[in-house]
Amino acid sequence: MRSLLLLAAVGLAAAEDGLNAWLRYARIDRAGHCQGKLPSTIVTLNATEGSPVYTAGQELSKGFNGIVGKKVDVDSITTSSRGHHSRDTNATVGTIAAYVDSNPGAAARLPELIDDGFYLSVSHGSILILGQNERGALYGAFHYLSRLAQGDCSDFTLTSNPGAPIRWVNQWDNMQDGGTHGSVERGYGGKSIFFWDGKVRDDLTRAGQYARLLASIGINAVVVNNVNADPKTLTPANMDGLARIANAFRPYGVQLGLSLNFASPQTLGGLSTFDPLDQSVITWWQGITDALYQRIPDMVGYLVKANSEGQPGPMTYNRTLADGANMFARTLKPHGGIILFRAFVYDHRTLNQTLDWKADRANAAVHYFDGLDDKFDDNVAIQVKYGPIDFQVREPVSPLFSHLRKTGSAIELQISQEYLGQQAHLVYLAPMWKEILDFDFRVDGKPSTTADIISGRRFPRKLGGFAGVVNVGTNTTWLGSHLAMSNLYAYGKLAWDAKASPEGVLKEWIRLTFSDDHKVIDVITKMSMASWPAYENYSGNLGIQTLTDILLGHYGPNPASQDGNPWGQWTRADADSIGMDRTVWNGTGFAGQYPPEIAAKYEKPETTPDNLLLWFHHVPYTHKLKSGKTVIQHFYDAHYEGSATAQTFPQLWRKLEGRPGIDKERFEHVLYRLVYQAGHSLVWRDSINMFYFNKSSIADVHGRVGNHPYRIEAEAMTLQGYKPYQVSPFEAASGFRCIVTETNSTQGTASTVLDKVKTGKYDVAVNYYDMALGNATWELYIGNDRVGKWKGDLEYNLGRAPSPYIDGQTATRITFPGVKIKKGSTLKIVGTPDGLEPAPVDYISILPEGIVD
Ligand code: GCV
Repeated sequence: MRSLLLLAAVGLAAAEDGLNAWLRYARIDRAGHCQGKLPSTIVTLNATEGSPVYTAGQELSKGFNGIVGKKVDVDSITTSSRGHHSRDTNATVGTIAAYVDSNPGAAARLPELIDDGFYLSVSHGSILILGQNERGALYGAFHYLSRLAQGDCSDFTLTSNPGAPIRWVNQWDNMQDGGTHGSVERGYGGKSIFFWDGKVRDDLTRAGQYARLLASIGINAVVVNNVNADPKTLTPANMDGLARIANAFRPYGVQLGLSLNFASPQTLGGLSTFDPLDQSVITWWQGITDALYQRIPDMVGYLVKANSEGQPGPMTYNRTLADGANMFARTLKPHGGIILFRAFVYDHRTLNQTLDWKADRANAAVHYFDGLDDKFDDNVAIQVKYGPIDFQVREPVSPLFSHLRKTGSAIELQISQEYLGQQAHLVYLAPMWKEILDFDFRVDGKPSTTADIISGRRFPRKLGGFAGVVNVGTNTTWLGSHLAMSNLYAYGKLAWDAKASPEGVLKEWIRLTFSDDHKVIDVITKMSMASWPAYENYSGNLGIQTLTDILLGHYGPNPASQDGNPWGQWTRADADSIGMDRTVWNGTGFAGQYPPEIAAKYEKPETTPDNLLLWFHHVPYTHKLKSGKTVIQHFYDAHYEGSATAQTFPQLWRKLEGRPGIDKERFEHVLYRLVYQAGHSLVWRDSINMFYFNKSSIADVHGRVGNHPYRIEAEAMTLQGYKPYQVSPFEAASGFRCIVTETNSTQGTASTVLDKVKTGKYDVAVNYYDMALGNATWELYIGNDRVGKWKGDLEYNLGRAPSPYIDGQTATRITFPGVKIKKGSTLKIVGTPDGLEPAPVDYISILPEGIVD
């Protein structure tokens, strides 16, 4: 007891596993002050158990108790008992219709709300929370609680309507574990919370908890299964399971959506065809849709990936994409459902880089949807990835948005950081999304931002909005990293209001997730806001794309993997020049897919923003940017700059140890990742710089690239039981080689005499490779003193895609700070292999204070 009191006295926060994310309802400093401002009863109007209004009442009660320590009971009344309640002493929550029913005179005072909108009025201890529908009432309750949890219990009035009706998330969950992507395709937070062993999980507690988080940020639907859909999702047993998921979502007003495999009538139904115009196929799908709605009357609808990356689709039968989409739309129509049809349509098998200068995957979406704008039924919207390729660190906004004037569109954003560090790197994405949403297409010479197009404001359309690929998993942190959750929070906030400020939303999230301690807010804001520019700097610049290994895990650096294959993420880098020529006059013509003002801008290097130069133009490495630097020098400098920023993250984070809201578990969890990121950013820096130095033969004017005075290459040390190994790709190793143990079962030793190092204190960094093939052990000695011992267990601690290779995915660094070294002492690494992991070492850096090499 005494120790508990002591802990409380020194302000140590309790351990948190992340499950409640931003809905912790943690006690605020101003609890005493706010207690008196809270009502004594919560009244829910017409709430049936399990309805969103009922949930709102429960959340308010839980929130009041947690945030200010006041126990408030919920009183559920039906509005037929008029006059029973008085808003003066209560927190009243319900739909606007229910409220007006019992207070007819109030109608004139209340604002206009659209679907899912809410009205909040807080005055002298009474709280009125009204939704246009039940879901809106719940959103209002969460909004109120969010303010309270941030310490604000002042009076206010607010009317809030969503900017767009579609605010969905997509999960790329597979029915089975294993396969190429495991349980969740491009998921880095553990196994699917919905499916296991080909079936829906028995325990769906996490599904309900997920819906709670999503409802609190205004998300109204989840597509639960991978767009690369398994036809077996539609067996009767699985449909029953899906109904259970929908039941878990319903209290939070979250609707269930389903991805479909276009060929299901054939592969599951046993028909001879899946031609969308064939009557037997139409009848089959109608039967499936009816069977689903029988079980899930409020199912939101479907999501379909067709004729893309080997998936079947209408074009298999020479039908148009509209033929395919409308077939589903018509089965859904009687049930009020909608279909999101993906624009991510391209053929990854036939593009030929060598023979065709004009071939371009980026052209595909506009090409395939050409002429179809007025052909879609009104319950179809087109789901368009933000860029024409695939969630890269920087892409121009997909021109398809400006072509869809009669058909609704939804922007597809990716919260799961597939190409952007896979939650092992901190990359706060809201600033990038904001740039995309604010982009002005100038359709017909008039302001036409992406946000205004998808919301239906620019071209009047009923459907439109947002789809975010989230891919949470069973990890209690949901995404595999506490800090990555700011992306999910910001996604919901921007989907509700595209005008929201990324920094403002971030600060809100920090207060709710950690605390409102000014230092906590400053540090996390600083790191997060610097993280996307830093990642862009140390990965792919100037619009060249992210430069991850696109043939393996989409994670570590491997620029060569972009070219020479039909995936079409080309850079066309050769000895003299780099970039995709997407001009109309000489290139693939992609620039011409934009409305004239924008097309003209992208057509010429002089008017193309530097950060998209290589997306649109093929230029010599010596081409001068607007900054006055050459392309190649910009590459070198940006990589040094970006990785230098990443080095500051662990230092900044360490300052938060013991601060309010920073419990030991989360502190360590975040620190582990930031230290890893700092090390991996150097792997990125050196790989990309070496690769382009090697291609261009142009030296870095600052003499850094290929010149590492503080490094000792492992292959240059005295080796016993270790042997040199040629790394592929070559740039993933300093000096192109590393060392590996001679066998899989015997130790290796690499040693060297430090005769050029002055006696003093140094940070000693070891760059090694942690493959997902075993848990090798490394030990570092200076003289007879063991400086450290560590295991190759990153694959268990980071959710990022595992790799069995010695490459840019597995390259990593461990640093031992403040090591005392005497001139002439011997440095020794002892590596013990495990399984097929041969304890690989790349180099050791002996770093004087302030140097990172
Ligand atoms: C679900 C990219 C990803 C795939 C994903 C695909 C898509 O290619 O790497 O994993 O498949 O996009 O969005 O359909």
